[in-house]
Amino acid sequence: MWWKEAVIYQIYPRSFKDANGDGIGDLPGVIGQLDYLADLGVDVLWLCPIFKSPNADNGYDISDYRAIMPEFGTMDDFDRLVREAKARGLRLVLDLVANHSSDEHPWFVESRTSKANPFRDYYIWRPPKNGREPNDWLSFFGGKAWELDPATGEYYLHLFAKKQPDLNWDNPQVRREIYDVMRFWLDKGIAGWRMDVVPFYSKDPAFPDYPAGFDGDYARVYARGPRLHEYLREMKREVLSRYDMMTVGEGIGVPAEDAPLLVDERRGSLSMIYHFDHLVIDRLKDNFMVRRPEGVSLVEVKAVFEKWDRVLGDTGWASVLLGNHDFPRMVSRFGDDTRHRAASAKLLGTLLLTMKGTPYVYQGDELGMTNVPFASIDEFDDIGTKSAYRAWVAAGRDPAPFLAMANVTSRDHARTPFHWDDSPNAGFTTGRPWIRLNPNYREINATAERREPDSVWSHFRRAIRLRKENPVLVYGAYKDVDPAHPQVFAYTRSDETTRMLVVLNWSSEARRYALPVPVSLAGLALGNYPAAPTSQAATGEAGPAGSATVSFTLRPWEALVYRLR
Ligand code: TEU
Ligand code: CA
Repeated sequence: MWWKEAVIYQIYPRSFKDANGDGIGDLPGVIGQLDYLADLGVDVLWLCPIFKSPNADNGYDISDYRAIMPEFGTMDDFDRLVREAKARGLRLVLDLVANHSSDEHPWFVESRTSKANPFRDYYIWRPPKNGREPNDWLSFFGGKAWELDPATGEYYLHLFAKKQPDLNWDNPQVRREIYDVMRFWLDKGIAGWRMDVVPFYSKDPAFPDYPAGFDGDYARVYARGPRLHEYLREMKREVLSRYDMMTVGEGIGVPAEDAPLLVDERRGSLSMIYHFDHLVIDRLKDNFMVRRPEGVSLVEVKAVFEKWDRVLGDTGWASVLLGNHDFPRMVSRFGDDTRHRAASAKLLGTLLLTMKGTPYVYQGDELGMTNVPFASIDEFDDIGTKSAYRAWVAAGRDPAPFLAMANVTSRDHARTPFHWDDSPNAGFTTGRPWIRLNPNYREINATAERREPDSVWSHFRRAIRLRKENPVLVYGAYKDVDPAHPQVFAYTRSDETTRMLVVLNWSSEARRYALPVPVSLAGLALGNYPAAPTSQAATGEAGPAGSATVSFTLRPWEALVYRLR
């Protein structure tokens, strides 16, 4: 299956490349960098929303599902992008934001005018309950999930911002509209959809309050709608089954045990979903901005990969990601972005590209881009960060610690412009960038890294090639051989003919490491240090069939991939 073998590259178009100097990335900018992407070796480009939008949430609030966002270009630019991508063997996946639209979408503009309007039922309207909101649900971007609309005296539901009213999927007309939109772009030649917050499509029409003893995990509640699978089966019949395409659902609120309902090939409707379990380990359940003091432990991360692999089994398929446009930079949260930035970014790239499941490379992670030192709250753009800040200050708290926290957790760390070169504005724009740059672009940029064989970029490229050349890294069984080790992540990938071993020193300390299972090394396939590893020679007693207990002397963040005999 092509989408199992593919490496997906996620583009945040606003910050990828600006071709016309207005400070905002655009489609011509993407077209101009297709050779860069083809050279890196990726196969599929997932573009975050490119549709017309007032940008309350940077395109996740669509006001016309069939129009290109004017800042990003024209329909001609889009058609050219499809052609130019195809000419390089690249497929395109677009972002379907269909749980909600913008409040500026004509459907909502109509819907709010009167209770009798034919579009009324496109959204979720409820009368006040005892003079208040219909239930106690909260919005991800602060405050209640219901907004009272004075025109008709009723509330509409918005799980995200007020400018993102939830569509009413129980209305068959809404579903038909969305399926039409999906076909419209598929007929233009795209290869699939990433589906924003897909588990939220269906809602319990009774709108009960949060359950007793609620733990603050809103997403878990919102993902429990009774008709989700019915709608996705219908979508599969009407759209998905008619194209050679992939879907990847944002699996928000879906615990691993429930994932097969969505992606198991015997009963699910989607190709894959992605989850955040390893990305939210260190966050408070009810507030993504707040990091718990103890941080992330490797043992917990390993347990997440093991669990998802186990529940998906042979009939489901995973997505592997270490960050996206909603999370801080991969190397800043899991690696060491000061002393061992390059080594740790390469280690994370090694994990991404040798784990079982389709890998998603987020733009800039292939350069080892880091979190940004934001100097004040005014430098942030993200609606999530800004609404959390308002709530913080409104509660009478000191703003200074909020800034420190946002410098660790804000979504904007992943949204600053891509570093193309060391010229002003990192070669992203000749104008004034819409959001500040990371000042480290003079050292960390694509031009410099492409020239340097030991760069993070070159390592990603080699790791992508390794995956392509070794089907065992795509389809082979995954086994964590040392789940309890606190600093080393060691796993094998194996099929009938081939076995590979991955050893990752997930720490800034050098260490001697003895693999707890006997193996016989056949050769190093990939490493992240320029010189050959110092003493990886097998030592110790011989085991069955010539295998032996092997010890490694691992340097900080060293990542090794071996072929086994
Ligand atoms: O994200 C879903 C979501 O709930 C996010 O708010 C996520 O929980 C948070 O960012 C974690 O830090 C999707 C999109 O990826 C996101 O960009 C949108 O803002 C959101 O949906 C609404 O469309
Ligand atoms: Ca532009």
